[in-house]
This record gives sequence, structure tokens and C-alpha cells, in this order.
Amino acid sequence: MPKKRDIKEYSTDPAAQEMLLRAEELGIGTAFTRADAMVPCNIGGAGMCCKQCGMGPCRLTKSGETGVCGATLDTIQARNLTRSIAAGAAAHSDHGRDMAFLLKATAKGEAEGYSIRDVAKLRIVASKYGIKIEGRAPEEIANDLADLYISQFGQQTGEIVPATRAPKKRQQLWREQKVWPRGIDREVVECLHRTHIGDDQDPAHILNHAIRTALADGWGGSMIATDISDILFGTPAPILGQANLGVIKEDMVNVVVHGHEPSLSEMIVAASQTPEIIEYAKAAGANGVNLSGICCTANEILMRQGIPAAGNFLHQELAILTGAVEAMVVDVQCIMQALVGLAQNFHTKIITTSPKVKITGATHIEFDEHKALTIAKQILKTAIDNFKNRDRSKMHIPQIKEDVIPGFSHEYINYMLGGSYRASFRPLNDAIMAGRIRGVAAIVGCNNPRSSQDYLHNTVVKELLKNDVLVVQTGCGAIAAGKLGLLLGEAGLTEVGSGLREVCETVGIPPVLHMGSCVDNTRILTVLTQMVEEGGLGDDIDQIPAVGLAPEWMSEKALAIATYCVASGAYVIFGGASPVSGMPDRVSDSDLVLKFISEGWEKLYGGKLEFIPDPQKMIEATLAHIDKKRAALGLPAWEPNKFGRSGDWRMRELEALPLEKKREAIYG
Ligand code: SF4
Ligand code: MSK
Repeated sequence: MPKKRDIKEYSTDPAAQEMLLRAEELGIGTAFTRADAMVPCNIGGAGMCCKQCGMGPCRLTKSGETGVCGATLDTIQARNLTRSIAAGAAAHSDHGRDMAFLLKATAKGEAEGYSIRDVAKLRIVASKYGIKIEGRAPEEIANDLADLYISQFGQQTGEIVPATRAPKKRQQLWREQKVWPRGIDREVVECLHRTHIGDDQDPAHILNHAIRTALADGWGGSMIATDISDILFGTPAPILGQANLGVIKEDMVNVVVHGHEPSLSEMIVAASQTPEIIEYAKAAGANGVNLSGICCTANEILMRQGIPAAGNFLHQELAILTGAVEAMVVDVQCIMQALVGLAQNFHTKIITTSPKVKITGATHIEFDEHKALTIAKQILKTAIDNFKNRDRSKMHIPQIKEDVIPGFSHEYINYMLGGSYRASFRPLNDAIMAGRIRGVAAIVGCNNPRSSQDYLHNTVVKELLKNDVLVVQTGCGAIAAGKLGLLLGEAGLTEVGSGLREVCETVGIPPVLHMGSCVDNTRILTVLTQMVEEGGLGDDIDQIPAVGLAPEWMSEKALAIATYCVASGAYVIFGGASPVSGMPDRVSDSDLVLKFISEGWEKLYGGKLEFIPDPQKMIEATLAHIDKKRAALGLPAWEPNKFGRSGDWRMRELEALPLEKKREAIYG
């Protein structure tokens, strides 16, 4: 019998717990209960099943066993992992492609409602590629940049250009290893080709192409997506917002936008603020339209517009359970099919919008960038028309939400550290070199109902902060921290070690920097590159005392992100289960791929991927790696009590002393 977990084991978030109780009362299932009922297949879960052809599926559960075609377990695991990485890279990069076409349409004046909001970023990005900027209108520059970026997807030979933004030494390594992506689509297609029955059957050779494909995502499709989102919608800077289900409002038409591409959600934000829509909502008896976001769409509009986040991945069903959502508008990625059935218990309309994504039973209003504002208004009017159908007796909104300050783009971090006239990463590098900051951790990725929601994320974040590790976050992990109050300046005074506290106080930042959505992990690559270029922390990313973690990963995109980070030189730790774990206790030769992506990749790229389910061990491995990198750079070993007696903190200590003691402390 599958084990049913307690509500507190499902989630550490009190708003989620309240809604899960509500679901139980109503007899409605969620991803949490379905995860209990669906025991994962231990053979497939360990990467030991191949269904690549009609002679199988072949399950390899004995040492030395092969598939019908003779494929070994290592080959099968390498193929399975590589296919997942290709799917993740395809998802991110197709998002990037859509953004490139949107930039092109905007440049030609054919995209209703869009404009180039960040001309400075456009000029900086274009000039990196030698596109002429002087004396040209933004639209002309944008047109050339769009053409260049569109060409990166179908390019057949040569090198994709965004990867020239990596540190010089890293570029040289990619050329030596022959993994510099030629074209984004080409690498994804080649992954599928190589992993077809009867093709590439050397595990290391297959996995090297996984590296090339992931690089096409991180230093290709995703980087393009981030660049263009900033150019069209503005480069994020800190802004006040809120997070959690309490942002849903009783007296307003609630529209929750969910998915990933900001092209639609930004236009819905714009449409919701027009007098036409405000009047339409009032005429329907509501106090206006209240927008909120789920998943990475939430991050996109939170960090640019301050639109509240209703929650992360596992909140998508819980938002509908409030009974107060008139429409959930979705585009691509991380959208559960269960939403449609769940919504039938309430009045909520699930509206699909992407030409690529339809869900049986949902309302489809297709997005088209040429008439985006018109379509956004149509979507909002559909939601407003549905307000009258809300059954107030079914309404239950948890009154739980937290203030958040997201929006730490790499441009802003650069600016905040040095100001307008000497923007620089120098203060960050200096703080690491002195030991005020022990190292940096990028904690990213999803929720997974197989672990307690947000528990792994927040346990790891809180412990690393106490150890003076500066944390940057994206995706659903960033929202987990936001719900707990870690994206606020106050957390920089109370939740952190004494050295990190000095930095947070001096610069005036939270100890956890929200850097965006899951495609925005490229911002972290840029930060690491700028730290290398600033000097003092080695000449390549693999020398920086930094670690990447995805404690609650679930999507194939997360595997693509992990792999491009490894190829860029990072140590990456995933929580939860490994998709290539094998069963070393039963099948003696089943962990070779697991070892190859760790030790093998480390020898080749300086980065490695490991799966560590226990959060304490994750923390230990992170700190050990950071300390190892500090020692290799010749930096002083981290000392917990060396710093922290300056700035506001010192003033507060002095204030608390009696007058005599205060004099003594100041004058000796
Ligand atoms: Fe089995 Fe080989 Fe076909 Fe895979 S490719 S299903 S191992 S026969
Ligand atoms: S939405 S990929 S659950 S981070 Fe980007 Fe969250 Fe993971 Fe989807």
C-alpha cells in the first residue's frame, strides 16, 4: 500500500498546508496526494529501462545484462539522460526563439503594444556582437540583433555567438573539447539522432554531446531569452512585491498567469491597467482586476512590474482551490494537466494561449504577438465575465503573504556594488577574498511533491546564510525564499553570519538575491564571468568558490541547466532522486554513468553533477567545495567570528551599553 503523508509532510508553507486541508475537506486530489498514490518505478527511476525501439522496452536489472539490441546499461542510462537534457534545452531555447521573433516584429513596428523599453541594454548587447549602434535608431539595431539571434537557432556550422561572452579560458576549453555548439537546433536534433536505436553507443561520447546541447541552451537559447526580455520589458531592478496565496483578493476579479514567456504576461499586465478593462471589471461588480503569477511567469512580472506571486510550482492547484480565481491563463512549461479537472469543482476557467500547448477541456485563446494587446483584453474580459459565476460559499483564501524584494539582475548587482560612476564587481570579489563572504551558492529550480514543498530549498538556504554564503536564486526556489521572508533587507541582519551581515548592511541588500526565472540562470553565468574578469578569484569559473544547487528539481529543464553549469565549471548538487542512480546494491556495474557525470566531467570541465538527497549532506558538500576552492586560490580560511563588529550592528551594540561602558568602548 502506498503511504499517505501528513499535511505537514506535504509542505512547509502554512498557506499550502491550509489549502491542502481544504482539499481534503472537499475530497479533491492534488499533486501531493497523487504522488502518494503513484509509487515511482524503481527501474525507470534508476535509468535502467530503455524504450527506444519496438524490440523493447528492455529493463536491465542484472549485472552484465543487455537489451535485445545488445545495448549496455551505461549506454541506456547515458541515452536517457541525454534525451532529457535535449528536451530541457529545447524548451528553454524555443522560448528564446519566440522572444527573438517578437523582437523582430517589434523592430518592424508589427507587434501591437510592444516597444523597446531598455535601449541601453539593446545597445550594450548589440555592440558585443559588432552590430553598429552609433547614429542608428533603436529599431534598426533591434532588427539586426533579432536577425543575428534568429540565425543562431538554424545555424549549421561555426560557433554560436552568445558563448563568446564566457571567460576566455573557458572558451578555449570548449574548443579543445569540441563542444562549442554550432547551432541551437542542430545540437538538440543531433541528441535525438545519436540516441536512436543503433547509433552512438559509447556512453562518454553520448554524454559529451549532452554537454554541447546544454551549452546551446545556457550560452544560447536561454541567454537570448533573457537578453530580449530585458530589452523589451526592462532590465530588472529591485522592486517591492508580495508572495503567497494571500495575494488573491476577495473583492476583485482574480487572474493568475502561469507558465514562462513574458510576452503574454507583460501584455496582460498592460491590458489590466487600461481604463477599458478597469471599467469593464467595475461594471461586473468587482473592484478591478487583480493579477498574480505562478511559477516563472510569476518571477517575470514580479521582478519587472511588482505584480505579486501567488506561489511556486506546487501552488498552481492550490490557487484554484481558493475558489476565487476567475481565470488561470497559461502558456508553456510546468502546467499540470490536472488543472482542468480541478477547475471543474469551481468556476475557474483554464485558458491556454500558446499555439504549442492545448489541454483537453481548457478554453483556448491563441496568442499572436501582432495583436497581443487586443488578445490580452479579450482574455481579461473572459475572466471578468466569469466573476458572476463565483460561488462565495466555496471561497477560501489563506490570509498569508510576505513582502519580497526581487529584481537583482547582474546589471543591477554591478551597479549596486559600485554606483553609477564605478559600477563593478570589485566589492563582491574583495568580500570573498577577505572572507566576509565565504562563497556564493546559486539555489535554483523547482518544487517536487516527492519531498516536502520548500523544505529542502529553505533548509539549505538558511544554513548557508549562517555560514556567510551569499545566495542567489531563480525559479520556484526564489519564490520559496520569498514566502519565508528571505528576500527582504531585514533577513540580511537576522538570518546571516556576521561577515555576510556586514556586506548586507553596507550595500543594503537582502542576503538572498532573486535573479529571475529559470531561463534567467544565464544571469548567474554572467555574474560568474564578471567575477572572473574582475580579477582575484582565478581566471575561469571553476576556480570561484561557488556551488549550484537544485534541491527540489523535477523538470528536464533543470537537468539541462545543471549540465550547462557543469560545462561552465560549476559544482552542481541536485536533491531528490538521480535519474541515472542505477541500483549499485543489486547491480554491481550500474553506477558508471553516475560516476562519469561527477568525476569524469570534473576532469574534463572542472565542474561536476551530483545527487545528494539529504539536506545536511548537501550543505556539507557545498561548504567543503567552497573551502577547497578558497584554499586553491590561496585565500584565508573562513573564520565565523572574524567580522561583524562594524556598521549598524556596532552602533546598535554601543547604543545598548551604559554611558561609561560606551565611552570605554569608543575611546578605550
Ligand atoms: Fe531494447 Fe535496444 Fe530497443 Fe532499447 S534500443 S528498447 S535496449 S532493443
Ligand atoms: S517554473 S522548471 S518548476 S523552476 Fe520555471 Fe519552477 Fe522548475 Fe518549472
